Amino acid sequence: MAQITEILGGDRFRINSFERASRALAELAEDVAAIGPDAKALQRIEGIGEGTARRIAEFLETGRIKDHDELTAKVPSGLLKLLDIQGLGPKKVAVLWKEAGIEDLASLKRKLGGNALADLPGFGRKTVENLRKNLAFIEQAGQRYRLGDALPMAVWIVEQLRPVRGVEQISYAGSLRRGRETIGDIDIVVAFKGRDRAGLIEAFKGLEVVDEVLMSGSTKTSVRTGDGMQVDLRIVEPQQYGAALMYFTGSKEHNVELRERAQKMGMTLNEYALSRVKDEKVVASKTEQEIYKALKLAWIPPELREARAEIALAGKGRLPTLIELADIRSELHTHTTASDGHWSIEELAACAVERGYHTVAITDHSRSQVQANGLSAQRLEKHIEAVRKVAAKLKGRITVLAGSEVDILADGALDYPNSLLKQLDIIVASPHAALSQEPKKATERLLKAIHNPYVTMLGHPTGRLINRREGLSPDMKRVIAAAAERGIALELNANAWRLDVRDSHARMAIEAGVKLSINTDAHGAPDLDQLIFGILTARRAGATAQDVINCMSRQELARWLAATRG
Ligand code: DGT
Ligand code: CA
Ligand code: CA
Ligand code: ZN
Repeated sequence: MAQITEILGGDRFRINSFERASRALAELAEDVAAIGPDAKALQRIEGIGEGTARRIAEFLETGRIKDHDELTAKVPSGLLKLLDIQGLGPKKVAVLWKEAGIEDLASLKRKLGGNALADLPGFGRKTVENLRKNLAFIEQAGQRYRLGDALPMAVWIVEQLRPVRGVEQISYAGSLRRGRETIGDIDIVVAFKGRDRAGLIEAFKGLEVVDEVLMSGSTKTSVRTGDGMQVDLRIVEPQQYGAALMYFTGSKEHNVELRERAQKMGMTLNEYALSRVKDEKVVASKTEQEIYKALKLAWIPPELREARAEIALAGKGRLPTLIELADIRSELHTHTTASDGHWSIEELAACAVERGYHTVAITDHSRSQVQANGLSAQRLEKHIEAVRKVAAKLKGRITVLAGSEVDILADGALDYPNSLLKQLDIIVASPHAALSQEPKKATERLLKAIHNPYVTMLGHPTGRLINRREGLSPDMKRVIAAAAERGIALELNANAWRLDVRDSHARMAIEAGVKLSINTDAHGAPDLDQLIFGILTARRAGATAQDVINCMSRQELARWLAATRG
């Protein structure tokens, strides 16, 4: 309200009082909702006057503030976004809007392209140049980061800070702990023993990945890494660790439902503790387990904390036993030097043995994948022989399957004739080209491939690349129904660029009784490490080991593969 009033050229006294109230709220140790919609009590907060207290009470009661609604209606809806750009305050934004007709980031970007701002008061060449730079930055930083980039960064930071004096427990929280495919920022929670937190805060700010310190205080420090990722560090007392970890893990919606449950049980839940209402006595706070238990719930894995049905299930003790990394016993989608991989059949198989897998499938690209050195029919026949040789050599140590990642062509036909497909042990059918096809065509295309009698699984069904390429948008209900009918599996490609199928579609598949296959699509042995991203995504879908064919025993898998042959 302060900002809009200033843009509109309003009264200085009003602007100041709004600003003071805003700071007071931001600095409040507790959630203002805990005080309640009591104007008298709110007015006791330093910096909050009569008018503001009334408005806060209005907000706590109705979720809106009439004066705020009236103010926002007076300016274009995209205008306030300009304030996010470094170097643009309300006064400059007012000039841009009134003198140059700029209403949002897009129109600012257009005008910055030309020389249109040169004549405006206060917009010299240097200012305009900086605006360009800062706009470009927020466009880029406004993006979400891929799980594949954020998770290793968070793990590294946690390991750097764990040995720091006073650190009792430390974990990343937020959307990252919930395993989301993209992450807005990294949240880290530390249980710190003792009073001198400076050493920890300095260690955090001094990490070599830190580019800029955004804010720093004794409970919260925020930094930006060289990659533009924001990392929030929150320090709490050891006895509050469970409550804080839970709160900052979220999701927000899950937290809201938990708080409602606590209230019905005569308790309050916040980032510090679960407490009894009647005497404010702390019921549980040190561990998540204790808090869930006091709420008469089983501990809920973070990946499920999205306010779907997890709280009801946890209440009945019926949460699924989610799949874990160690449940995976085979890798069914790999590439070797025969197409675009970097390792030989034998090298790759040896690495699969090292990981304790009982089966590995060699599935190089098919002939249409020219840029990936896809195998012609003739080369494939030779390749099958080569795989069989390695298989014979490694017999007793690992089962090596001769397979192919066969292209699903734009019309749904497969890239090899059935006479050739018949000779293979396993067939991953995937779309690689024509990925901007309209949804209806994409659906027909995938359905046709599913009905080929030799297909074992549909590989990375949409072909999307996270933050880079949208891929196909087929009707996944129909695709999954067809896969169920045919008895084939749906791949959950674990490569962090792909995560295809995504969590929601994996959940649909499980509910329809379709098996998932979690594969890394390894082009070299290090790629096998991508598995974790697929596991996290599968856990978000509620997958158990029973839902995933890579968790079957050698014999079970062999039987299942034979049975998919239509
Ligand atoms: P992100 O970073 O956009 O990928 O998503 P999150 O879930 O990590 O969200 P973030 O970083 O804004 O906050 C971390 C967690 O803190 C969030 O999952 C729940 C909790 N949290 C933050 N703000 C609020 C709030 O206003 N109310 C409640 N109940 N929880 C909040
Ligand atoms: Ca976050
Ligand atoms: Ca955050
Ligand atoms: Zn592929």
